[in-house]
Amino acid sequence: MSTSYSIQTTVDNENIVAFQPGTLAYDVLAGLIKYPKTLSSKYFYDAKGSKIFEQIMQLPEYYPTRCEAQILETHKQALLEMCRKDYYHLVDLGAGDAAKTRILIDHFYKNNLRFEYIPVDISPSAVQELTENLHQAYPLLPVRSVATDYFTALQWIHSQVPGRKLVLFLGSNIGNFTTEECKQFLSTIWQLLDEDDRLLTGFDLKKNANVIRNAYNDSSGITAEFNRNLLQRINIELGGNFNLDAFEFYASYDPVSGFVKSYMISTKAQQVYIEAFKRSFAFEAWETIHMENSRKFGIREIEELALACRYEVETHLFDNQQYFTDSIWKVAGKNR
Ligand code: AVJ
Repeated sequence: MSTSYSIQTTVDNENIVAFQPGTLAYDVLAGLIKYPKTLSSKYFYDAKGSKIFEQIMQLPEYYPTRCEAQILETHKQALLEMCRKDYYHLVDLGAGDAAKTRILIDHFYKNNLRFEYIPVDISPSAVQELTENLHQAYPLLPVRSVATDYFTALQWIHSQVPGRKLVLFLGSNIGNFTTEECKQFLSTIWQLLDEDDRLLTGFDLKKNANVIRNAYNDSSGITAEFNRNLLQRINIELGGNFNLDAFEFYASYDPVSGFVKSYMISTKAQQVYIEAFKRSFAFEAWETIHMENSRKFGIREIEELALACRYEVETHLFDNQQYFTDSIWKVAGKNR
């Protein structure tokens, strides 16, 4: 998964600037020299972006958060009983402010379940805040927080945290991946878990296409601001001069593939200079930057994914509209 080459860009024939893969600088450069251009949604979540995402979760149009909260509320007792069978390490990938996970934490804690909580998030500020809040609310709960990307975190957990694990991958974060990335990610988790460990993944389901479209084209423009914030982040952290008013947000939904794709579109021909690379990037009028995938799934697609990545599907937990599922898979076939 981690490749060890680096992009080199020649400037003035003599300055060669090299960056490490998986850093903001490397990925921004790699994305902006491509055609069509891309940026990675994993960089949405600086302190400001994490705050904007918390606003998105409050939007009337953005149903996934409420659906998943309802699922966890409805099924928290069943999940408690599942975790009673062992001492569980509850690993929360992309914990954020853990608004939803707290439904489980609260229920488990009040029922005296012995467990450890391990939140993982790429945003150090989010992890920091969460850990403090949890210590306040649940003084006896062991919390070990990890502020890094999923892959590094999982490797750390694999080597440092023996014992039964329930890995939570909530909120349809899996929707950000292409099918290939999805399989790679799920297979990596399979490799880093033990037989009978569990993975609970939130999948946003295919549904009325307009409901989906509206969730990413909210009337208050918060989602546009969320995307625009990455251009702002590049301005701040890499010394860019993106004119934020000269890019507009657009999100499409294809009901066949289930992919919502989000773009920032240059409304005119323009140059964007980025100091970190000591060079400009040319945009044609109406040239796109792909910002994010937010994939929606059919149940059959979910089950095919599980099978392809050697999991056994235990159950799909639904909200009452069947808009969303938290799908519980068991790691299987390790001892074969
Ligand atoms: C956090 C990746 C699940 O794709 O629905 C919300 C992010 N983007 N609105 C999603 C997001 C635009 C969200 N995920």
